[in-house]
Amino acid sequence: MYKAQMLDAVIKHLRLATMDPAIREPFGLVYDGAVGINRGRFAWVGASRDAPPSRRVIDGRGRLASPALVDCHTHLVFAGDRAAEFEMRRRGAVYADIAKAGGGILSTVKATRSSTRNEIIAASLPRLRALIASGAATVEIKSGYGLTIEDEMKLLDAARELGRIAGVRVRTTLLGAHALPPEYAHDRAAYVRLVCEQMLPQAALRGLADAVDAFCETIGFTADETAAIFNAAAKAGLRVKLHAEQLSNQHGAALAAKFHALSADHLEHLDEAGAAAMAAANVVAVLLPGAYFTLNETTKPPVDLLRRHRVKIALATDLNPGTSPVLNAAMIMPMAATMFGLTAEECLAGMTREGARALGLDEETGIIRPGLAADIALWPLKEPGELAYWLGVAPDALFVGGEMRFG
Ligand code: DI6
Ligand code: FE
Repeated sequence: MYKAQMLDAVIKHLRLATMDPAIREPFGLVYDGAVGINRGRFAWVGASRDAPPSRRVIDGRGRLASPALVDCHTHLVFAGDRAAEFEMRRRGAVYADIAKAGGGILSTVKATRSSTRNEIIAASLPRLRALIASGAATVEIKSGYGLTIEDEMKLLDAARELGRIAGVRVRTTLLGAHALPPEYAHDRAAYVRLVCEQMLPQAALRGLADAVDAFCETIGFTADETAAIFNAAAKAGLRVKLHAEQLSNQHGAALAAKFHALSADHLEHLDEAGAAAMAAANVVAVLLPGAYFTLNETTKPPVDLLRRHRVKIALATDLNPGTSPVLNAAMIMPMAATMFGLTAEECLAGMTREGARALGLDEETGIIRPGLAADIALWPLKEPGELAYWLGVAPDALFVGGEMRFG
């Protein structure tokens, strides 16, 4: 008999942290909950006893389930590593000084330029797999270690291919304005023109970038240079994001707001005007505890200010070889709880719903709700608050678009 209502799969007996604000419980919690999956999407969410018929029934055995994690800020594609520089910093060198001396980002640029697309993919795949093992089904990947047209396209293309190989959702961001490449050391304007007039339009034309980012900082690009890049992005029809107020206050957050950015990221040195501007333009604040930790920073992002202005807060790994060698997305939650004082619910929202919003994917993933992609993680835990407590817990099953990646 033809059964139109028969779902592909139902997972029952979950402690279901939906993160759906429409469910008026902390974490959008459904006790003894179930999800129905059809054609890769959640088709039904509710109590186990009400679950509709399905071709396949999976017993969640009372485990905690959450939306699969969203890592909305990574620099995952690069070659080499910077372990030696890390050691130098422990002996007293400062990140900005290492960068000025041609180390830092530029040493990774050198290694990345001399690697082929396939070598980059081979070097980066274990990093992506590590993020997936920690619960991520959606990962944003920035370019930014090529800094020529060809090398930036190579990185974006490698990022897209990594998503296909690993079977997760990858969003790519062109970060041509990550650092001034050495060959332009005496002509900043020419490099910014190259990014605006050639690199960015090419990435857009070839469909390689979903968004555009810049590093607005004393050791990066000025607010004026950033504005030029944002104008070029608007012309190419791409949304923007910004590394803003990480090491100093360059008023990047307000600039990002002016250009209706998806997010402003880092924000340790954000001021009240910046927070207000972000709130007015619905710019998500992406906080990056891994970089704060690795750089041994002492100025925390102003979480109370963000709360007061009702700015949505996302969290991410910032996975990169210099300032955040973090290979675990779940671990970001306890780090944000302890170092930034976020509540457990803010932590989980930051790694799911708000991370998706920071990528413009809030209608696609980050919440367990009918209609959205069936991206769900099952954890060997009981309560959602434990996700902001255990350092290094891994899910024992992960579904991406209704397909089991492991479990
Ligand atoms: N801010 C960061 O923390 C990373 N990039 C950026 O704009 C650092 C990247 C690196 O040091 O390789
Ligand atoms: Fe970053």
